[in-house]
Amino acid sequence: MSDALLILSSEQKEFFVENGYLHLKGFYSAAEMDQMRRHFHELVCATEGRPKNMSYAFMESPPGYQPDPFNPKNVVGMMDQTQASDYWFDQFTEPRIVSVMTDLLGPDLDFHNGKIRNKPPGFVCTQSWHQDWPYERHSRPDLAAAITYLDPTDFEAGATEVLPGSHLRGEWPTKDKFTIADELVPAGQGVVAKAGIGDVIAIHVLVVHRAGHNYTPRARHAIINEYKSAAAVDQWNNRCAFAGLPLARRGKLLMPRVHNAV
Ligand SMILES: O=C(O)CCC(=O)C(=O)O
Repeated sequence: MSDALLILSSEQKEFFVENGYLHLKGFYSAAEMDQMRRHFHELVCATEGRPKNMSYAFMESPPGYQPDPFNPKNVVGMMDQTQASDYWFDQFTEPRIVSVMTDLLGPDLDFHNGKIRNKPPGFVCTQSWHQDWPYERHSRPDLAAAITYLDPTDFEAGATEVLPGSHLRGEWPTKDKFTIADELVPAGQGVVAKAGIGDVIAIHVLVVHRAGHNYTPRARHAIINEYKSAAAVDQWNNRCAFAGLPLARRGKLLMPRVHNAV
């Protein structure tokens, strides 16, 4: 087995190890994002007749806001978009993102789960600072999420905020099993990750982070796929689609492309 990285530079890997996140700007091309947005639009508009395991959450527009025509039903969240079509299967098994996660988490990589988190106009995030770990315990904390941004997502528009290096302190105390009190997070040390369309941010399962609010009239959309090392054994009873699907072994990618394969 070689320690050579598949796609990341050693500086990128080092940044992730030290900070617990990695912002990959312009990871997907404009053409790829056009296609992704087309499929995404279909996903949030055609909400009926989907596999039973897929679920949608809708948000009521707060006073003064209206749904964005791109997401007219105000879909705020989904689980298991990975089951929607061959395109969505290929989206989480995409060779470059699997290579990133293999570089970050090790040569034996599995899928964990896939979800959508949107911030419709007027969205207020009630989740606050948290680690993903209490939501998805494993035998070891070798998991990371890849957040793919479908829109420019800045402060005031629901940007993700991370606390660099917070993963190095292990599990943080919480108020209610999940939420970390604001007082525990040193003021001014959070990094608001201003994301562009097609950016991906990888976030370690122990990094303290939160989603922002969206005060703008335009919805922000993101796909969050999570990956884990094969050695991390599920302890929370993961029933999500494709949970544990092997994606790489000994640094070799396993998945074929499915969409448009025939
Ligand atoms: O939506 C975001 O910006 C962050 C997502 C998040 O905090 C989470 O899913 O745990």
